[in-house]
Amino acid sequence: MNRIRGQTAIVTGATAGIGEACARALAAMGVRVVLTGRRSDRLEALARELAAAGNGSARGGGDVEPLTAAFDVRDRAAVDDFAARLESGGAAPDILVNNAGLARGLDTVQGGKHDDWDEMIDTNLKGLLNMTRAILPGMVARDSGHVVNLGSIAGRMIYPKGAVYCATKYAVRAITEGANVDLLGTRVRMSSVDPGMVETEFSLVRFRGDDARARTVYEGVDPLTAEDVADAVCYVLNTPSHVNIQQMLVMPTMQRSPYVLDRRPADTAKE
Ligand code: NDP
Ligand code: 8X3
Repeated sequence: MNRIRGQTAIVTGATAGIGEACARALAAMGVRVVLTGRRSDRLEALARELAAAGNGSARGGGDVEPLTAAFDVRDRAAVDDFAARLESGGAAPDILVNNAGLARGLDTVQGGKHDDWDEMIDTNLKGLLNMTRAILPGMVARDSGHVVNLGSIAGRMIYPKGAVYCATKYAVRAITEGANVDLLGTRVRMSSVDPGMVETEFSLVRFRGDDARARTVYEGVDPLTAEDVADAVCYVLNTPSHVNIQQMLVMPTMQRSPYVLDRRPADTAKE
């Protein structure tokens, strides 16, 4: 059963990886997607593709093209302006997928770089809060809505040289738990989908374009794909309104924890 057809969903970080896959999966379910991220060329290309495929139908029937908005989730004024324009334009969101995020570097706490820390904390934590603060009041006023945050296994277990990235994801878990308490008495739900290793542009961004180093992260393992995570997000969103999946941990079969990974020679990793 499709319970979300005709709804409107904002997806942050829809220009790549998990966010892009979520946008595609939601549009395929007849959800009108609002694609956001900083790279406007990618947003426009995805919107054209989804519109051409006839995805993104509005409440009540006819096809409605995806909307796009290019902004940085760290820019609170831009986020507030986006939310206000969406509401006044008659596209009040039913769903917010807080996906935009990144890691920068792998460093010890004693050797870490302040700029990397700022970027991770400002994006993964404060950016998610900016979006949530802008969108959640409308959901509460309408007594309806669902926010899905992209957490991580890194929000449950620390790994070496990952303390600050992990801290941002522990914080996402705290916000999901805290908001759920604060939302008691409303029909608004908040969930976090927490993946293990997913092959996307994540490691390329973490290692600032060092493709060879990024590829070694996924060598010899069979990681999750962005589509696997999008499936989980859609499952969570498509539950009946009295069901609230507050947390969902999704791991590749070959990764049982950040430390316990069945890495094999590349040609034997996949069945
Ligand atoms: P990608 O690098 O493939 O995609 C990240 C997305 O976030 C891009 O669309 C990027 O868009 C957007 N983004 C980054 N910074 C900003 C910003 N300041 N403002 C707006 N958008 C921004 O990575 P993933 O798809 O893998 O990551 C998505 C989420 O999933 C992240 O929160 C990540 O922490 C989480 N995650 C990833 C895992 C993995 O192994 N890949 C595992 C667990 C969780 P643009 O650059 O155009 O702005
Ligand atoms: C991203 C996945 O590998 O850093 O959240 O734990 S990892």
